[in-house]
Amino acid sequence: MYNMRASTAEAPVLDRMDSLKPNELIKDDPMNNISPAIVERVGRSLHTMPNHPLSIIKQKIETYFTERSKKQNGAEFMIFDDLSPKVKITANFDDLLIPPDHVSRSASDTYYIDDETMLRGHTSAHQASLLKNGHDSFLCTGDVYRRDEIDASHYPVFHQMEGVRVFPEKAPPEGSEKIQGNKEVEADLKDALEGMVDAVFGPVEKRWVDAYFPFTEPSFELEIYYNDKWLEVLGCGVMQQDILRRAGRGEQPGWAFGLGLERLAMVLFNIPDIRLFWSQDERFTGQFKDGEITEFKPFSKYPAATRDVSFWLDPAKSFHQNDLCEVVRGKAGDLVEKVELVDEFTHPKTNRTSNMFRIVYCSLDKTFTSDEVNVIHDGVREELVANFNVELRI
Ligand code: FA5
Ligand code: MG
Repeated sequence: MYNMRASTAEAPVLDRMDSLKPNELIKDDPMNNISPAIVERVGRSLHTMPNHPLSIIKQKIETYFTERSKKQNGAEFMIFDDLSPKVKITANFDDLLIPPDHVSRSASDTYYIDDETMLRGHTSAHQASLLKNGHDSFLCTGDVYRRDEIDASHYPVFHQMEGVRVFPEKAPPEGSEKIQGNKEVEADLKDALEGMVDAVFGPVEKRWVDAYFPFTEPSFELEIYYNDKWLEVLGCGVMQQDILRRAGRGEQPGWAFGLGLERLAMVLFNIPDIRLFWSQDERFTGQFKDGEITEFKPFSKYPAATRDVSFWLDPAKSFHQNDLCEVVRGKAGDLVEKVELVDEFTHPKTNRTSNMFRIVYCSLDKTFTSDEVNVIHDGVREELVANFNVELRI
C-alpha cells in the first residue's frame, strides 16, 4: 500500500427511509419508550411533500446553497432528504463527542428503540456517516424526535436541516501548528448563513449569539428579530477537528449548522401553531404552492376545553413532565394543545409531592363535545395511575 492515508475510514451504509419498518419501532425492550402516536408520524416526510410549507422552505434553502457554490466555484452541495430516522445511538451522540452523562441522552428526552438504536434527535446524527461516504459539502434534511413539553411551538417530532462544508484546500501544511477554530472557515459560515436568511426572509434584523455545542468550537446561534422578539433559528460552528479526523479528513477544517424548519416556516408563513404542519385538512393543505411564500389564512378555531388533574407522586417511581405529555398525546393525539404544570408542592409532614397539571384540549379540525373530552381525560387519569402509581386528588 503506497500512498494510502492511514485514516481512510470505511464507508458505512446509508440507511434510507424505505428500509425502515415502522411496526418494528415499538418492541419489548427495557430501553424502548416509543409510543404509537410517535410511530404514526414516522414516514410522513412532510419535508418532501409537494406544496407543504416545510418543503417549500427546504427547497428555497437548497437553491440558495446551490447558487452560492456556483458563484464561488465551490463544491456542489449534495442533497439528502430520505435517510432513515432510525440511527445508532453512537451516531446521534458519541460520534459527535457528546459526553456519556449529557442530559439529552436521558430517557425523558430521547426516544430509544433498544440499547443500540434510537430515533434521531437531530440531523447531526448523519454527519459522520456522510463524511465517511466521501461527501464534503452536503445538506441533509429529516424528521427529528425529542420527548418534549407540549405547546404552540413544541412538538415531539419536528424537522431539521443539517449543512456541512469541509475545505480540503484549507488544510494546514504538514507539521504546522494546529489550531481549532479556523477564522476563514468561521467567516464563510457566517456569510453563508446571513445570506441564506436574506434570501429566504428578505432583509431582516439578525444577530449572532455565542453558544456551546460539543461538536463545534467556536459555536454560535443565529437569531432573527420577528414580531417584536428575537427568535433562535439555528445552531452552528466550526467542526471539532476530531470529528473530521475520525472521518478520514485529517486536518481539513469544516463548518456545520443545524436549523429548525418549523421555526422558519412559522415565521415566514405566519403559522401560529406547530400542530398545523401535520394537518390533513384541505383548509390547511390547500393554501400553499411550491415556490411561493404566502401568508397563512386562519380558519375557524374550535372551542378549547380545559381540564385539570392533580395527584400525589409515588416516591418510588420516577416521573417527569414529559412522561405526562406522552400519556396525554397517546390518549388525545393532536387534540391536546397544551400541558402546563400549574402547582407543585411537598407536604411538610408526609414529605409527599403533589403536582397539578392543566391540560388544554382543542381540535384543529373538528368540534368535540364535553362528554368526549371527559372520556379522553378519564383515560389520561387512569393511565397515570397504571403507569406511575400516582394517587389522584382531582
Ligand atoms: C441542534 O440540534 C444541533 N444539532 C444544531 C447544530 C448542528 C449545531 C451543527 C452546530 C452544528 P438545537 O437543539 O439548538 O441544536 O436545535 C437546532 C434548531 O432546531 C434550533 O435552533 C431550532 O430552530 C430547532 N428546534 C430545536 N428544538 C425545537 C423544538 N422543540 N421545536 C421546533 N424547533 C426546534
Ligand atoms: Mg438551541
